[in-house]
Amino acid sequence: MALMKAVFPFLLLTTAAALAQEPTAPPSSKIPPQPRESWSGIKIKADDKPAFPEPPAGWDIKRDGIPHGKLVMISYDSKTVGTRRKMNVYTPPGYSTEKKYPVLYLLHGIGGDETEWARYAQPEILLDNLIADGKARPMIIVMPNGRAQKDDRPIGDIFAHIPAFLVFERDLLDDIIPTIESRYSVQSDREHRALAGLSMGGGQTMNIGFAHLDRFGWLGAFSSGPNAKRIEDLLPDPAAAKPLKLLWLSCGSRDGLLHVSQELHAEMTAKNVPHIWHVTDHAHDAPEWKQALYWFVQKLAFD
Ligand code: FER
Repeated sequence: MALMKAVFPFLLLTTAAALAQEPTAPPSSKIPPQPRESWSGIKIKADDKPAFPEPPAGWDIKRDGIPHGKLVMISYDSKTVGTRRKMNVYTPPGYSTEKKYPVLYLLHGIGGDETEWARYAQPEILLDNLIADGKARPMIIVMPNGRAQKDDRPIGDIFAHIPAFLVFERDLLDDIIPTIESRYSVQSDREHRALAGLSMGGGQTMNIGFAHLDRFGWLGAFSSGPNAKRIEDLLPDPAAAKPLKLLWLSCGSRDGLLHVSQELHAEMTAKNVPHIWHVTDHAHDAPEWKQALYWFVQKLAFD
């Protein structure tokens, strides 16, 4: 219990009422009738191993003498929410309307907002370095606010906002993606559109990504939250996952939510859905998500 308190103060805020609440969202984004449990203790399994080492020296240090991309906070009108909302957008070095770019939509956790990824992982530094070294494709990274409600600040009981994370599916598909595709020079087919997220955003990625395999070719769930649906609801027909270019599941071995990722890994393995399984010795924390992003973007070949 002491560990739980230290690692996840917010876990203690979870209420059955919050999880059982009916969302005002389409069927594909409904909370499953039996959500994954929030806590079951950590049990490391034989294949819970890193697929990648810790990143090499200098990976997250801003370099002079290489071209830099831009990180800009933009606003858009959300028809879904009925407000003007914000999202952080990284454009790669030398971004030009003469070219078309693939896009990664990157989702934050339950206590985060559109600034969280920039604060936790400085994706602009990671990507500038990787692109300079030819290790990642130039891509646009969109970091929206996954709490699709009028007041989208992460304040008060953050678990009370869970329904808004379900509404986000419509905000993403109907407002965010069309905004990005109208304002930026992007490749708009599924092969060039990726979706990933941390914790709550990892669960959203699973739920939204598998419900719309025609829209996303690359999926990444980092330290997935228990909001991820179970396999029967995520993927009733395993053959439907065939067109996926990448399914990435990762988690820290000191994360109290590891069991959620372990279950996803076991379910995908049982259904023969190819995926990367990357377990580090991190916890439910920024260092975990930062290195996950670093390796994940290198797997986005967008071919
Ligand atoms: C839950 C739903 C989401 C939960 C945790 C989350 C522990 C997400 C956590 C995060 O984003 O860090 O029921 O219970």
